[in-house]
Amino acid sequence: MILFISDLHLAPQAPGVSRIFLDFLGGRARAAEQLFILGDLFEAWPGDDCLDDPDDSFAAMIVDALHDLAAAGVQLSVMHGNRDFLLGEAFAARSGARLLPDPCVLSLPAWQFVLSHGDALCTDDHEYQAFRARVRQADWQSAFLARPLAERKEAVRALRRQSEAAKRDKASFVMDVNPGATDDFLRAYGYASLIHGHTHRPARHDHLVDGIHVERWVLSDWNDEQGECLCWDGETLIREHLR
Ligand SMILES: [Mn+2]
Repeated sequence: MILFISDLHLAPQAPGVSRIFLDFLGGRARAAEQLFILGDLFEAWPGDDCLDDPDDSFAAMIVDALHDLAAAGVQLSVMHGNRDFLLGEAFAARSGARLLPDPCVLSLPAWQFVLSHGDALCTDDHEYQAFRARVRQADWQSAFLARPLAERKEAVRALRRQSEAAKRDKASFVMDVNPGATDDFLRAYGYASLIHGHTHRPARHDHLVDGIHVERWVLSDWNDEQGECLCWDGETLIREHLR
């Protein structure tokens, strides 16, 4: 079986969700062949060197737990989210995960999926898309990562505050995927079933694209009380509640 999760937004300030995730890694996830984490595993990621931060062992504790799962034989794949888009090769090496491109096609014997974080489809949020285009450039990232870790942590916090403030002024539809962009995406990926997160609006949507029925599964975000994974058992997708 294959498990999909996203939008855990792990942070030291929210120990409940970390506890649910660590229980999941040590329990439910062990029965899977593969675990896909489709973005925003972490609330913030200032750079892989945070794993060696002597003042903050939180990231290292989570990544070591991921490594234990990978060492137990579960294939682990991680996609960038809009919060943790700086997860890099050192993270991958230490966790045992492979970093996935966004989007990523997953061809299984019985079904074809395309996986994405989902933020790229929120095309009505022009301000965010401009930010995304800037920070996904290699030049921007190498310049940012060249700054001292403490400075980057503060910059990430400031960005969060700005983004939270901007969100309050944004209409609800701006924070969701754009229907036209989504149809174009589903067409471009051969009408494969789309699994994504990001919007924190868990649902199963039925799209009719060029007369073809296409499913879009939106993963749930996690919080201090509960989490959720989507399980592919070889035939169907089933949501599983975690607490
Ligand atoms: Mn997101």
